[in-house]
Amino acid sequence: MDTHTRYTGLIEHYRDRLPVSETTRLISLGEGNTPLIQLQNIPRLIGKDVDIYVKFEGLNPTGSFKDRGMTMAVTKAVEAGSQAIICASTGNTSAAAAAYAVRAGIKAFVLIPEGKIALGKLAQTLMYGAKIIQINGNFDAGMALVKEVADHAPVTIVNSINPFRLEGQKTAAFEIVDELGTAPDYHCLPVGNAGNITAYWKGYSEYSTDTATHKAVTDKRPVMCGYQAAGAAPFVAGKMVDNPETIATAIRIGHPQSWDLAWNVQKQSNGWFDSQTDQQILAAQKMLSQYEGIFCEPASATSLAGALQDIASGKIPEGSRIVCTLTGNGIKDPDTAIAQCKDAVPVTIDASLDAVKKAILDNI
Ligand code: AN7
Repeated sequence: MDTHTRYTGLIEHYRDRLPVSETTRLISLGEGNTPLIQLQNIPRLIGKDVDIYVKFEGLNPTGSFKDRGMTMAVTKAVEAGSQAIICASTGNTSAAAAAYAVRAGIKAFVLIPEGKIALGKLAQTLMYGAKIIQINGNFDAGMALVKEVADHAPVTIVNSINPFRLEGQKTAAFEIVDELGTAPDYHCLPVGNAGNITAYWKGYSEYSTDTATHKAVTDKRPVMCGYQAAGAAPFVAGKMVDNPETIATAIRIGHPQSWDLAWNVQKQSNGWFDSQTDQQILAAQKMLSQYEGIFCEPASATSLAGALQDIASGKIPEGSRIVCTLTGNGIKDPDTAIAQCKDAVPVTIDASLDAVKKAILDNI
């Protein structure tokens, strides 16, 4: 018997916990199954006895966690006969929507804030061939327009207000429990629309619930910690923010779509929301790169920045096991990365052995 099983994506892997049938055509690019990397150098650097893991979602097919939700949303859109999908996006959702639309053979329309999406995300979305509609406005304005236009045109919305998105994204929590054998004590996430924090909580909750068809995998659920950029922190302000600003353009969102859902997560998990300045976010991004060899995009580093602050204050106590989700790949935003490394501009030397030797010996 052939015991070799090929991994073909998260819907196939968690099929019995997702809304698909035997006949559903799965639209997949092999997403999910991302590494859970234990940090080795940062805990030593901060001198705290904490066990920190990062769930590196930047290694999904389009470089962000959005692929988990998009495989599910596009699968269901196609099953329902949809010929076109639409989203507003700060960049990653548009890249994922574009890729899965290609895979399905349907059209993708994406509304993006002009000049405010990272270069890699724009490059991807162009290459996949989506119809890009740039607006003179931010994500929140784009989202409002998408909701309106969906009533006037035959398009399926694939933003996280589409419940199938959260169904797909909840599988990240399943993977963590499968790997650790139980849930962590704390789970830290960057928060924009708050779809992902809602999805993780759903995932942990379903794995801890004995249903007619599934037995419980774990009884434990983590404390959920949601971190926002200081200039785009409606959950910290306790109200919507009209002109969100942050260098972490992925989470430059002032009117989160999963507002009530995320407050429920905070209450049910005894968790909290907090914010990090752009400087703290960039410092955490650089720290991950330079101490662990993990390159995530700025928004993603907000989870670690928040965790480090709460570990330092003791709010997250020593002895804790913590998972931080790194939502997107660092290669998505080359401009911000290069700007951060101004002091490390590569030197240019003569193409001679002596010059190369000197460059090495001067720096060793
Ligand atoms: C890297 O692509 O909203 O709290 O339009 O790209 O579930 O919104 C992106 C969000 C975190 C926030 N990290 O997740 C979009 C978009 C990265 C992101 C978030 C986003 P949610």
